[in-house]
Amino acid sequence: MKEYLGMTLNEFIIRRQSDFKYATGELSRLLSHIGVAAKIVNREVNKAGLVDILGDYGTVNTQGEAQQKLDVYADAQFMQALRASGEVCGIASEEEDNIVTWDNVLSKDGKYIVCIDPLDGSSNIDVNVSIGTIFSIYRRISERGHKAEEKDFLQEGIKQVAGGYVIYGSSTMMVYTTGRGVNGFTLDPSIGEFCLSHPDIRTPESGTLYSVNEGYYKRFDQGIKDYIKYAQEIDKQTNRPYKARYIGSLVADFHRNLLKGGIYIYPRTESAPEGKLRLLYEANPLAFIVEQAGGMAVNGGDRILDLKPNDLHQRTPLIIGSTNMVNKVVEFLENE
Ligand code: P6P
Repeated sequence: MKEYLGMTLNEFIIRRQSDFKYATGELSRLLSHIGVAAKIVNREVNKAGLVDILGDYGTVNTQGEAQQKLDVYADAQFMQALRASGEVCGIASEEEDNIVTWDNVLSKDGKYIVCIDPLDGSSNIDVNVSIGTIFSIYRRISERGHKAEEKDFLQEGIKQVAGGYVIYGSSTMMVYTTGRGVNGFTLDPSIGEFCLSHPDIRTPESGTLYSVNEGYYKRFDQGIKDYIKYAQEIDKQTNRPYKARYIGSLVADFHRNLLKGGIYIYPRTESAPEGKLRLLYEANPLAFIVEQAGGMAVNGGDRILDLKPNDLHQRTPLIIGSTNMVNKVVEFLENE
């Protein structure tokens, strides 16, 4: 893949489409539209401090969380781009209570549905911490020529045709997989294009970074507490103690751990028995990416990608990252 270094996202998508003769171009077009929306959102994120786009929008989303103005802006941009692609028959978004469909013929004939968190970590917007967009693409299972139905969105994560994220950080990157490896594209502001900068990303089997909100330590199951203490033990042979790195922005924590090796844990607690993160548009796309990069993602005992969703906004505990580290957490949970 190194021969493609520097290639723009669109050039790469087209090249990869030709590499796989069965590809018909719809997914390529859809991914390109997501890239355009990401560039538009990036423009606003990068100047958020300068224009009246910070702070609360005055409404709450389906989770009862105050919607930040940029959340609502990002949701609108991705909705518009996905509709314009003509390949999408419906969207499930963190910012929308129900699935979004459109009445026009082109959309009703769309082959794909998209689950999206338009701007995750948005509580960090006002303090200039990296935030992200997370998306997941499936083939519809309902009949084409009609609006998307909820069953299109309640498919197991293993049926994703693409999963990806955009991180709006020190640089803006789009990282995605279509099941043939993971590739990262960095936005080159001088040409306004995402260019291939991280071909064929592989995550280390082991790492020395662990990401968990230790402020909730007392609420965790014993197995999670035991793992945190294990991570803090002094043991040169296994490179412990690990380093605690928790930004409070899932995409930022996940991206760092993906590249360097590490684990992100948002477990169940007594007060949140299903955890905090959402299955459809947070856990599943990141689980698809991490597995394609050689890592692992579970809810504690089960593989995230095998979970059968029963609600658009259902939550799931998430333990994701380097395989040896995820297996160690599972071991502690099984022996608690
Ligand atoms: P806590 C942001 O709200 C988010 O969904 C993720 O981006 C982040 O990792 C997590 O919640 C932080 O949650 O409870 O530790 O503040």
